[in-house]
Amino acid sequence: MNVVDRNLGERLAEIKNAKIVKSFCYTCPWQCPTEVFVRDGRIVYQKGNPEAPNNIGARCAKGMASWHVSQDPDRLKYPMLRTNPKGEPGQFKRITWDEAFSFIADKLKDIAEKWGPESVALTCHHDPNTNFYHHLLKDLYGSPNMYAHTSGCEQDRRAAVLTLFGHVFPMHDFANSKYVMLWGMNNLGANQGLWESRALMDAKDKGCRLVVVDPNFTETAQKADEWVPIQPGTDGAMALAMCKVIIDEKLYDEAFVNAHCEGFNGFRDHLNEKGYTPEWAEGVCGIDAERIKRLAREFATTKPAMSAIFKGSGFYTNGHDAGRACYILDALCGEVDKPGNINLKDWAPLTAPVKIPEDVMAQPGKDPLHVAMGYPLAPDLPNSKLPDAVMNGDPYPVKAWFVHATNPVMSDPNRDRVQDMFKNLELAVSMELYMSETSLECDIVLPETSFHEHAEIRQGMWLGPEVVLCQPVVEPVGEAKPAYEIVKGIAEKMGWGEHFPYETWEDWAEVALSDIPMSVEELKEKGFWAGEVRYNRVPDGLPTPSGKIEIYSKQYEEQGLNPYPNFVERSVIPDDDYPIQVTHSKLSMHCNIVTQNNPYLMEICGENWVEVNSVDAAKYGVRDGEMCIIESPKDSIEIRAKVVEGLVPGCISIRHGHGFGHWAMGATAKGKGAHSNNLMDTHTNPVTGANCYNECKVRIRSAS
Ligand SMILES: Nc1nc2c(c(=O)[nH]1)N[C@H]1C(S)=C(S)[C@@H](COP(=O)(O)OP(=O)(O)OC[C@H]3O[C@@H](n4cnc5c(=O)[nH]c(N)nc54)[C@H](O)[C@@H]3O)O[C@H]1N2
Ligand SMILES: Nc1nc2c(c(=O)[nH]1)N[C@H]1C(S)=C(S)[C@@H](COP(=O)(O)OP(=O)(O)OC[C@H]3O[C@@H](n4cnc5c(=O)[nH]c(N)nc54)[C@H](O)[C@@H]3O)O[C@H]1N2
Ligand code: SF4
Ligand SMILES: [Mo]
Repeated sequence: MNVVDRNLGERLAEIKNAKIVKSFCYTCPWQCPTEVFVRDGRIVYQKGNPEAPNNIGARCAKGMASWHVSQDPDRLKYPMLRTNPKGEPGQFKRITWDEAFSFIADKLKDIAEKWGPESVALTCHHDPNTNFYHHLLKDLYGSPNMYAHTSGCEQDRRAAVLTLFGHVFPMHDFANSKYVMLWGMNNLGANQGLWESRALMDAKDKGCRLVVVDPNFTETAQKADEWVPIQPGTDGAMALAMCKVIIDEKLYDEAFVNAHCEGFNGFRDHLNEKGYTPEWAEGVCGIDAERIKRLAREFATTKPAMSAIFKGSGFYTNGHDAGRACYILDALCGEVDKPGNINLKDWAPLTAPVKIPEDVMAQPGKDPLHVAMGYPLAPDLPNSKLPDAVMNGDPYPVKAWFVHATNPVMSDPNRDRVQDMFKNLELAVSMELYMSETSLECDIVLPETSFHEHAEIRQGMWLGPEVVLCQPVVEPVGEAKPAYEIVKGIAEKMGWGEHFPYETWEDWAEVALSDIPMSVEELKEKGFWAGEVRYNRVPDGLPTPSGKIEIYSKQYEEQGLNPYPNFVERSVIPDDDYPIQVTHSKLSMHCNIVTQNNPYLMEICGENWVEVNSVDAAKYGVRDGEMCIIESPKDSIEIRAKVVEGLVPGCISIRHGHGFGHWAMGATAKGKGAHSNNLMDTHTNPVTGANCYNECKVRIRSAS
């Protein structure tokens, strides 16, 4: 890999004389505030911003190597228009931005006339500058269907924390905790916020006990005091049994529960009626009853404590109730929003960067898709249902899809169906860094700038309210444009140019910061604004319908759903033909399918793999370091095997970063590793609409 620069002496000299710009990294969603070292128009180094509370100077390989994206010769450079029919791999010709804006504006007008603006949807992952698209497509055009990618990620958790606490994304106050129980969260591997991982390790040094519940002996489990090797898809059973022990043995915080929780008595009766005892749970989750009791007692009697999930216990059809049960443990013990607990953080008072006057604001004529699809409690679009809307008009036709910094062909389950959907769209627009697998299915592909080439202002991922800024440190690649310029260009062609009056990014940044006690210039100097960390918001009343923590949820009852969490088996169970359960986990040296064209990271970690327990490996003839075949009822892949001891037998762990099987993206990424997402069929969480990536049974064998 000759792109990798090995001349360390020269590099250090460059770093020494470089200009330092405060910014943030968005290689992964944790957006660490950074210092970017720039010399002669090139980025020569990047590290964490030591002053920012949510980075404190920390570095990770992905962030440090991220400058490569601003110099990657494989990046998209020009707007590209499809020249061949849909259904074939896309062929494209270069067009001008003016042609691209006219093409999209004309199509949008036509679609509004024929199908109504509701038939246009947008999903995004990597880029909250997406709010500029929202102003255009929602506020002015009139589509209610502006969505993110949460159903492909932590939708089950998000729905759980919204129901229980009325909070969209609680953070973790590890630093003050004495007992941390993580259910399928691998902070140290899928580094979720470097500062959180550091806080967790510091807390451990001060005597905090760390318990990791995970079928896999992950990087975090390896640092834990106790690893609980649970059977996949069964966290709900174990957490409900722990709740029962805590209630039966009167270990809960009675005063807290009486004052701040809705439905405690009903929940107690529910646990009794269903018989959610530790002995029952043992038969389901494989953890012995005595151990469940001990963990329950420890959790309830060590203070402060925290039980937290992210998305590991999701990804199953029963994942949402599992998540609720894990957080009810916090509620029962009064361990919510105090120091050392999950933290219901305050958000910074950011203002929308564009003001659309009330009298021109469009009124959508239909319910947003998630409501029309029958998932009113879903925090985001159940995107596994989108093909039904596109291909069958169910619940109503979707004719255009704007795909912003997300690659559903690679990232969603059941790739075949996602690709089929694209053939049926009248307009598919991809806003990307690369000609991604999804871009290849689109009509038009717009090259966007990366976070090193444009400005963004976001909520920081920290305990207190925080604003973080990334600013253009180098020139855009080719003719790539930031979202705010692309939207302005389309809006001008639609006759709405006046609503996007900014000339420079600082113009809209000033609007965004209206209520933040920091000017744009100061923010450029410092890179972040941070407010006070607060605790104890529960007694003030929470933004739930009752103002309390809702162990019982009336909203669920009204939707015909169980108002208390239940345990129901997941929908796909291994059998004689397909005896192995699939699970997924991330690669520590890559982020999702974003970094696989980075030669530095590829040199460290050049392909993904599957972890197989040694018992299963012996049984099925799979050898360490060699290729194996994984077959599901739907498809098969060839992937390298890592034989391990620390994994529950009967399940495999496929390291995501399946982007290694990229057939598009760039020369470095192409063809490396395996793409696992066509192994699974479409399964959707019945409440939250989350994608269920682990609802998949397979058989494995050696490839040789
Ligand atoms: N290095 C790196 N960092 C990343 C990312 C990356 O790709 N690489 N991605 C970013 C993104 S988008 C996200 S969402 C986060 C993800 O952060 P995490 O969710 O912490 O990371 P994963 O590796 O996906 O962890 C999922 C864990 O769930 C476990 N698991 C599977 N099934 C079950 C189950 O039934 N019960 C329990 N208890 N555990 C189960 C898996 O074994 C795995 O260890 O990381 C972010 N940060
Ligand atoms: N099998 C399996 N599938 C999974 C997972 C798993 O563990 N296993 N994890 C799931 C999870 S947690 C998530 S979050 C999803 C993520 O899946 P996606 O929503 O697809 O998001 P990413 O993989 O983060 O990035 C997708 C695209 O964003 C582009 N991109 C990156 N930065 C920028 C930018 O600044 N601007 C623009 N316009 N584009 C950019 C990249 O080139 C890439 O093609 O995948 C899910 N899919
Ligand atoms: S943790 Fe994520 S955001 Fe932070 S430096 Fe690493 S890749 Fe960038
Ligand atoms: Mo994610």
